Formats: sequence, C-alpha cells, structure tokens
Amino acid sequence: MTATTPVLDARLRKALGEQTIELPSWAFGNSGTRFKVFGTPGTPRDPYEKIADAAQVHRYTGLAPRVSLHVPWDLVDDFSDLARHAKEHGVTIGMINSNLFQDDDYKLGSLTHSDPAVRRKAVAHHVQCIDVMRATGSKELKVWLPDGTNYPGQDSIRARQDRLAESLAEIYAELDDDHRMVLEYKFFEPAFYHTDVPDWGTSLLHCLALGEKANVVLDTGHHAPGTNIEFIVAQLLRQGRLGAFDFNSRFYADDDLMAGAADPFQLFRIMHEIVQADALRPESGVNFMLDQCHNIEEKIPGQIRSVMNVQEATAKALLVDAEALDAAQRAGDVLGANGVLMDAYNTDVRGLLADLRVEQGRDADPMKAFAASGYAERIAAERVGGQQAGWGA
Ligand code: LRH
Ligand code: MN
Ligand code: MN
Repeated sequence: MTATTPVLDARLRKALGEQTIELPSWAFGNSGTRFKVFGTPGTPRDPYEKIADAAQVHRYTGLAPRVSLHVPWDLVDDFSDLARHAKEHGVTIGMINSNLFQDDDYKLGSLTHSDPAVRRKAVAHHVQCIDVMRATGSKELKVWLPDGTNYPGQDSIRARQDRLAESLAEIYAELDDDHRMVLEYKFFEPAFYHTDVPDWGTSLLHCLALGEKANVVLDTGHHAPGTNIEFIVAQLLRQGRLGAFDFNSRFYADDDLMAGAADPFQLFRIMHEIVQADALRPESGVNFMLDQCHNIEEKIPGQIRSVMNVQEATAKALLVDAEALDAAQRAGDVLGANGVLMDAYNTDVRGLLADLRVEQGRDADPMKAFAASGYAERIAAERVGGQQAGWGA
C-alpha cells in the first residue's frame, strides 16, 4: 500500500474539533515511587496553581478544557472560588475523585470494612465530595476503591461485596439528578491477594445494581499484562456503561506513564472501538480523562504530549475506511481487513493535526509554543516549595 497524505475534511474537522480530554490535577504536582519523589522547579503550591498549569495545556492544544480534582489533595476553603478561578483561566472543574487510600482507619478496608463506623466515615467522605461537586459545578463523582486483603482467609470476600453494595447505594442516594458516579476497577495494589473491585465485571455489576447514573471507569494501567482492553471498551459501550477512561501507559504494572508512550497501537485500537460506536461525541457520556504522574519529566509538557498522543490515536481511528473494513470482514478477508486497520494506523496524521490547530488560531506545534512562551521559567522563579501530588505527603 502506498502512503497517502490524509486530508482535513469536514468530517474530521468536526469530530476532532469536538474532542475533549480531562486532565488530573495531580499530574501537575511532584510524584514518584516509594523510593523517591523528585522535585521539579515551578511545581504548583496549591490547587489554584495546578489549575493555572492545566490551563496552559488547554491553551496550546485546545483539547483539555476540564481539570479533575482529588479530595482531600485539592482541599480549599472556598470551592466556588476555585471554580471561578478555573473559569478565569478558560477551564472548568471536571470529575471529583474521592480518596480512600491514605487514612489509617482504612487499613483493613473503607466502604467494605466490617466496622459500620468506618464505613460511615467513608460514605461521609463521599458526601463531602458531592458537596464539592455542587460548589464547583462538577457533575461526576469518581470512586476508586483500594480495598482488598493480603492473605487468604483474612476476611470474607462475599461479606465484603455485600457491605460494598450497601455503602455504594448510600453514596448513590446522595447524588443530585444531574450527577453521575463512576466506579474504577484495578486488579491489584495496594492489596495483593484479593481486591474488592478488581475488574470491569465487578464494577459493572455494582453499577447495574445502583442504577443508570453509575458507570464504569477504565484505567488503562489497571489490567493484567496482555489483557485485551479494547474488548472491554467494546463490551462496556454495548451496555452504555463506559463512564470514563483514565488514560496512561504501563510497561509493567500501574506505571502511570504518558498515554500513548508505551503502546500507541493499543491506544489506537481503543479509539477505533470508540469511533465505531460513535462514542467520541460529547453526548456519548464517555469522559476521556488522563490519570498520569510525571516523576522525572516536566509536568506541563508531559500533559501536552499525552493529550497530543490521544488526539493522534483518535485521528488515525477516524481515518479507518469503515466501508472497506466492513466489506473485508463480511468477505472473510482476514488479511484485507487487518490491512485496512493497519493502513489507518500507519498514516502520519501530525501534519493534519497541525493544520487543524492553525485553523483554530493556535500554534501548529504545542510543545514548541509552550517552550517558547517563557511560562516554565516564570513559575520556576516565582514558586518555591511546590506540592507533592499526594503520595507520601
Ligand atoms: C488508583 C488510581 C485512581 C486514583 C489515582 C490517583 O491507582 O488510578 O484513579 O484516584 O490512581
Ligand atoms: Mn486511575
Ligand atoms: Mn492507577
């Protein structure tokens, strides 16, 4: 197949123009492993500065108009003032993430704990998060459960599921009519024997029991090596239950590296399922979010690179010749069908996306434009004593 130059036609312009990617506030804080957290000059000292940095990503890419908060990492006195600050910077507050993994009371579990007082505390924390949603205009509560056990027999797997279902129902009952809740799964860590929400099936079962406002979050780093993630995407989309992504890359476990860095082909295959299901449209209800940490690289350019990687994968997925693919699939043409997909994946879309940015009045190269802006040097000079993302704080 000879390479062709892709053209920015009306269909691509519309689909790519509507795409939005949500940024995690914690990507702008210092982070690391349990071995070391390295500091970066200019790291935000508070949630206001994290939002200002996130707004830079939106400014140069036009793709990232929302910032997701983590409570209590992003606690402020007045959340409506934080929302006003975000608006002033051209962004809005996205999902509110609860935190059940840094409190001594949750050592043996939070929403699943055998002690009703601990469960009540964990539910009350979500009520606090829902209040933050009301104050900031956020419509989505994101729950990730670190609960699990380290040893067989440590606790009853079955009783913990029952307690979890009850706790989740109490949280769900607190949501406003226009709120949604999303439940994230992860197969291991911090628990190493069993995890209470380890997979999409468990998350989906709880969401189905809760009601229509509850959907599944798929964090790309939360699967066993070799898992076919696009299959899960297709399945959840069929059920109308894919609430959000946490995009990141992994080589080994939950590495939280830049999206599209480890396996751009996987990201393309995921976006192909999204495009096929017409789920790229904002009304599809799928929130395309990043969940990453920049341990050694600079944070703002790290986020810019990541959203550009998601955009490139999306553009390639939009270039798949759907008619040719369908014809080849129906004809049982194995190599032909695979060839149609690979043609799209192997297309260089960088020029097309540069054209789109220029049409939108932006610089063709967001990485270069940010570097030339002087912002990184300015914050490095102005900010002293930046915050950790949350871990080990
Ligand atoms: C858990 C997780 C979850 C948390 C985030 C900081 O590993 O992916 O989404 O909120 O990391
Ligand atoms: Mn996540
Ligand atoms: Mn994770």
